[in-house]
Amino acid sequence: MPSEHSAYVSDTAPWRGALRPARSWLHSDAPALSLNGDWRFRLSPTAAVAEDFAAAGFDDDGWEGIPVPAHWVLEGDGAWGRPIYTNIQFPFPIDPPHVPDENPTGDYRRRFGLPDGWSDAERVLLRFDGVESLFKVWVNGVEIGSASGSRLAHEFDVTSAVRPGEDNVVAVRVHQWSAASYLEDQDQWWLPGIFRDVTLLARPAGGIEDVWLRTGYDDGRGRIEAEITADPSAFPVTLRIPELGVEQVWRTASDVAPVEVAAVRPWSAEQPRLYDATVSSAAETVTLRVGFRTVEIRGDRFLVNGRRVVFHGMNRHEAHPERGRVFDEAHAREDLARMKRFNVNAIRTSHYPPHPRLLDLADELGFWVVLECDLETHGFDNDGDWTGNPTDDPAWRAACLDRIERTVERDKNHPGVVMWSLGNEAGTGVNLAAMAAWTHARDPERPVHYEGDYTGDYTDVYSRMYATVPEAEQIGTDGSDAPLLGCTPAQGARQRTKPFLLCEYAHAMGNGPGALDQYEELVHRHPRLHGGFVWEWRDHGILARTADGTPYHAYGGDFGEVVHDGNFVMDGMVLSDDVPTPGLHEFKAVVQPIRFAFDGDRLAVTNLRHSADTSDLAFRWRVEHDGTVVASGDLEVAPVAAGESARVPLPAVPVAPDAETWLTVEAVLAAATAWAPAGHEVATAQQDRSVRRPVPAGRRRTGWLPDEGTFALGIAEFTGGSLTRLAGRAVTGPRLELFRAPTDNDEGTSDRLEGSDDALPEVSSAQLWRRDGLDRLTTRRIAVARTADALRTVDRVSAANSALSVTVESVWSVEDGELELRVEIEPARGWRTVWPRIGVRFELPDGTGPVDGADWFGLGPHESYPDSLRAARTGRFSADVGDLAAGYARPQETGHRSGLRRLTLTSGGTEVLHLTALPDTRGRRPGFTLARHTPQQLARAAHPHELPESATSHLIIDAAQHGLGSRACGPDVWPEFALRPEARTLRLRITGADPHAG
Ligand code: IPT
Repeated sequence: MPSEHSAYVSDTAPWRGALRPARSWLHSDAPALSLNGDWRFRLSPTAAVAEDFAAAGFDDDGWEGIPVPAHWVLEGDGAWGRPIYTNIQFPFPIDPPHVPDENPTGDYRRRFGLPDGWSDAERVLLRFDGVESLFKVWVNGVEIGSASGSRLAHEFDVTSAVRPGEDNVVAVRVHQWSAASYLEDQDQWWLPGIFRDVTLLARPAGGIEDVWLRTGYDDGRGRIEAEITADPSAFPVTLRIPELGVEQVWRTASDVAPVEVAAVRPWSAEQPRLYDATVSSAAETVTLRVGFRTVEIRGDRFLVNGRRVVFHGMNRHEAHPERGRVFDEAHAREDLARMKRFNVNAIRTSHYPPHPRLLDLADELGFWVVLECDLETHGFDNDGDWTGNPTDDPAWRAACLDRIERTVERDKNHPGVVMWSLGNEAGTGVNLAAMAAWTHARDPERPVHYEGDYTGDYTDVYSRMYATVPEAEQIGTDGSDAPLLGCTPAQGARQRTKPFLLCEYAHAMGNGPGALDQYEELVHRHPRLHGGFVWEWRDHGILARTADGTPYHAYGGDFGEVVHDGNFVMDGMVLSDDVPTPGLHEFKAVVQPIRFAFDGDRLAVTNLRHSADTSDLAFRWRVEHDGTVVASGDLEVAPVAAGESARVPLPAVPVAPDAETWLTVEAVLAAATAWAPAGHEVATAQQDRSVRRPVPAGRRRTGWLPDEGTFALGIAEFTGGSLTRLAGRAVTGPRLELFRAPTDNDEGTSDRLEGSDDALPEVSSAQLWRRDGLDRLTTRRIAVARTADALRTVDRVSAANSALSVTVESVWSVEDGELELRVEIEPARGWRTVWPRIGVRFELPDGTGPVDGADWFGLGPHESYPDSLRAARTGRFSADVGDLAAGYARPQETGHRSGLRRLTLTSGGTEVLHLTALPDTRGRRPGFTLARHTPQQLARAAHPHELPESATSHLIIDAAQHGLGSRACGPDVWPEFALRPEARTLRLRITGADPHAG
């Protein structure tokens, strides 16, 4: 039973007591005292603990120390509980507005001195920028109030409770669970505590309570409409923008009139021009950075400064591997700079307002921001039922309105914020409509977004998550009457009158997503489609250690949670340790703002930016013969305006008679920016200028005789028809490999691709592969035969309890001293599912030294798959075996390099073997994977540290790989990139290390 004083944990009212109205988070010269730092802390298992600790004289000597800001579950080495990860599920019974008696409750205390001179302050405020989930505050034993709204700011008036001098005590009680938890069911870790700054503010008499500088931009002219909230005694108030010569004095609040500025540069995500401004009264000066821009919806277009915006965005959570949602400004700045380097131009602050400084950074570096309110009630979505959903229940109206009000008020000054979002996955209901109405009234300029308003009853843009490519295309197509999710035809028609965006798409869990280019292509064909936001930017792994001290990034279940959602929290474009995934490289290439088209001896350069021309870029070209640069230079490209194309002459390209000739063009930053050095590649393209060369014909052999003995063919040695050594080094294989360690998308059961017969609801591709035994193939040798210079084996490959089989014929031959292996892979009839891969595997035991590196000519440098090939370019690359694999949080398929021509395996930098891959008769080239673990070993490990010690390198040459898709939460692999069982030929020429090689 909660005690009388703890009954408020199940109160839907958002706050009680001396809470001040929401206002902007301002940079002011009024005195402020940070209360961050060491606090005293005690954790209790329930909320029903006596409040005696709040008394000024309470003895907290027996308590421990905790830093503020922090989450208590990430401090104290587990003594204070552990993080819990759930996606949709509530980690407590669904019994709104009640929460269990088991309700971890953290009591915090600290002393502070009231600085000299603060006694003159008209008011003293105590501000909390983020406390999860409900907290109550006392100063010097006086109860001040309580509040919820974890990622929102709360300011309490503590004027009458503070006293001059050193002897002040603030006590805060924080409950992990409260009624508010039902509104905060975001897909993330539950991380209680005071996790953002705590600040004491002296508010001067005649100070500026709040200011809102609403800006507009039209054709070189700027406009500022100011709203000043201050006591009449604060006036006159002066707005100054020195750089623009603005000095505007307002005598009274009603005197505050719009300011027109004759010549300004606009703010955009591409050219984030900011002007330093101050707003001052005699008592206080507030500093802002003003950006001029006008947001507007015209018909089905979303425009800023009159030009259509295309969001190449990311959903950004606050996530740090050691600090959780505690803001680390240096880390966040570097993360945003990384976004810029990867051509990201927009952020949706999923699913709550970030630390307020993040928005300063976004204004400065340049991002279109969809600022989302802290609201999600997803756990009420029992198969779309939403019974008891707070967003449609009058008991929660005040809480919902309080949340949007705190969201909009806090961040309203930011030019980067171009849309407000009511929240995420909260069903639909009257409280959401009320939130939209409040926002429209308060800020008529910026549109209101909320995906759950399928029918468009109260929002200004049409938004969906994880729509398939065909669905998105239908939404963008004029005259289409294809039904829209949850809409009657009339509602669908209404939605088609609005700008459309994908607030989430391309679920980036594990290896993937595929098909980014298909989504991108739509945006350029259908102007109603305004792009979207990848789910999501970062993995939320929490740095943990195994019993023996091995560090790893933990996900759901790693902290012994009763209810959890596993590694669904590891779905970012950046790994927990800040390393960009191959998927992010793909994104960068797909959305590059400059596009190139080769046209004979000319190059068309198209600028797809919002408004910036190309004068910040330099253009270069280079020619490579089999990956070696033979010529390079600069391209003269006069500035191309946004939306325009220019054609420039290309240099004469020296074409090699006996090597591949590739022409590469690049747009790079001409000068350093705040986020990248000069020379940073923004966009690139390649053209194949090779002369056609015939594929060497297959080698014919006759006169086969059975032979099971031991013998050699050039550098290859065999026993019983099986390879034992190559160039003196132990090697076995080829062995048919149809399995890949299932990716998170292979394990996915989302069923969102119409027309794909594999997308059986609730059955993943990986389940089908395991059912068919692709991970446990066995071999029966049918025949071994040889001639003087060739060896042939025929194997029947199949799995236990399965009649399905594949016949593999391998022919080794030597001609002019050169060894060739030809493998014919022939599926018998009856295979029904897609296959993960069609390849052969070689084992290379470490012996005298491990095969630990690869040099190759083919596609690189990153891994690539059939539906994720845009970041791959043709060239020569090299990598250590460890760097060939991406460090996905859960081991899975990784490392496949497509389009292989030549591969050199190395050991400690010394060449070991050379392989030349011949294309098949249709010109298709294989890919390769070099790894220290087999697909089967990878598939058995839940974390990287669970992989066994390895004494072998594994080389897989794949004739083909299945695509990636994004079925972990979204569409399956597009049929064109799905690998159906089919006959394939592999041809490899193999030579030993060149004795003359350095
Ligand atoms: C969608 C959520 O909005 C997002 O927070 C995240 O959970 C994502 O899924 C999956 O990682 S909701 C889903 C039911 C489409």
